Amino acid sequence: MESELLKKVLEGNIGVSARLIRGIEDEVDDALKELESVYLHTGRAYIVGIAGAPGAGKSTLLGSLIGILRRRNMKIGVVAVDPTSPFSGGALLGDRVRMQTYGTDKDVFIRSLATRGWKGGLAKATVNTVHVMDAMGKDIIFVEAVGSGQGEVDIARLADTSVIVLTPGMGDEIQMMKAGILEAADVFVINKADRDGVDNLKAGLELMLKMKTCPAGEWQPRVMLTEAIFDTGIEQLAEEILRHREFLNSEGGLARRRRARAELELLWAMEGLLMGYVESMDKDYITTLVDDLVNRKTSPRLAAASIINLARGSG
Ligand SMILES: Nc1nc2c(ncn2[C@@H]2O[C@H](COP(=O)(O)OP(=O)(O)OP(=O)(O)O)[C@@H](O)[C@H]2O)c(=O)[nH]1
Ligand SMILES: [Mg+2]
Repeated sequence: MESELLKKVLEGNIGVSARLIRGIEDEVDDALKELESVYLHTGRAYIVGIAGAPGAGKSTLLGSLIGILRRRNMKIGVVAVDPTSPFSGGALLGDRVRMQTYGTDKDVFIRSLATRGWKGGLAKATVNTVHVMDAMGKDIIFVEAVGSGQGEVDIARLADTSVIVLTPGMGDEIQMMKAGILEAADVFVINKADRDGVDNLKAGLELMLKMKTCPAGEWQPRVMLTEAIFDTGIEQLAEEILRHREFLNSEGGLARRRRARAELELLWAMEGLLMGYVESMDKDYITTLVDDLVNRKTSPRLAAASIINLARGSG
């Protein structure tokens, strides 16, 4: 039977959905339990990751992208992942101001997630928030993530289409390449194209993309130029994202990506359940196991196996 809460979420109720997301973020048991039934109503929304260095213009871009997609009557969700790093202090407030145009549009739902306090990892909180928005009936859900390293790769694994935003003259391009971004992105954006250095960056990026072996029939990422503050190039960016969606749909890539994501979530859930079990265990038992390890009476693997055996018994 559907719970009252689930019914409200499926109707797209903003207050109830926002509370559920907060519960998930705080890892409240009840919220995580509700999520189990919410999940069964997901899989319809299209997920787009927008990643890039702090200040690259991700939120500004999103602001104009949302405008274009709203004109096509698409319902939009945005998860802004705030790493609460010292480099992007105030990002949250800024994002709110930039996206406030949509404050009265009930079909645009924007949440910010803070990394603080989430033991299970930000990626998990993000994916669970996406599930809630999906169940709410959003057509496209954007995940905005700041990062200049592994972070984008994680987000890319969660997204159907992964967009990386670069800017000229920031010197972070090469770092991004090193971090495997070239492999992870489906669409490259050079934002702030009103600034010097665009041509160099574009040429460099396109060269690297060309050198990457790309078998026939595979998606060839393109480099898009935008000036988010002037709304320039945004139509083309929206088209490119939708073109990638078409591509994935037509050659089976979407099903493959989603299957990989389901598998990842299964692993996360197992990890979460097991860690939850360990936390609920008698602390003395763990202390004894650690003593035994220190005294070389057992090995880490054997000790872990004994915990798993106990968990199995309790299941
Ligand atoms: N010159 C120029 N400035 C831009 C452009 N797009 C965004 N900006 C400015 O760049 C700054 C950062 O923009 P945001 O949209 O907050 O960037 P962000 O990537 O979301 O930033 P964080 O969320 O803090 O990582 C703002 O002052 C924008 O006005 C552009 O195309 N050209
Ligand atoms: Mg932002």
